[in-house]
Amino acid sequence: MPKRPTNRFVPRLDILEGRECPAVNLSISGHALVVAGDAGANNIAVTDNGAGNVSVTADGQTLDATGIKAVVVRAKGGDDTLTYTLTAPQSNRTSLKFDLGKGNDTATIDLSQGVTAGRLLLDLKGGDGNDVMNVTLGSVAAGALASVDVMAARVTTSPPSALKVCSTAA
Ligand SMILES: [Ca+2]
Repeated sequence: MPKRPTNRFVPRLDILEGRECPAVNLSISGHALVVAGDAGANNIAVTDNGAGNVSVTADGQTLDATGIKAVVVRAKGGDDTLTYTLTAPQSNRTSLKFDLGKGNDTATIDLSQGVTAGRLLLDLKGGDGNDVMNVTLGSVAAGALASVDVMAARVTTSPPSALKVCSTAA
């Protein structure tokens, strides 16, 4: 009786390295536009016309919204990139809460259009990692309010997080 071949193919599963694409979740909650990142390196760009019209483009998704009074970004882990651009002077109340989470994040916040009425509150947290945060401020009209609160949180890498705040001439 012939010997059965021993060179049999044995299927087997290999565990692959994580290679998921970064993806954000864009949603609207009341008057707030919420951008939730994931553990990957999210690339988030927000434009705001200062009157409640806000557009977000992030990881290939886009959301345009009106009547927005708050923009909330939670980028979570990964080396995230956030740009926020005020394309016209802020003319009503808005609250910007940006938390970049872990990772070596980059934030570029352009408020150079300034605030003509109402108030603009910016709360920017870099989270752990070596973050670079650039905030450009504009003029604030009499009777209007701008509040900028930037925190690098714990610095776990060297060189430490960099923060640059520029103010254009009023
Ligand atoms: Ca992320």
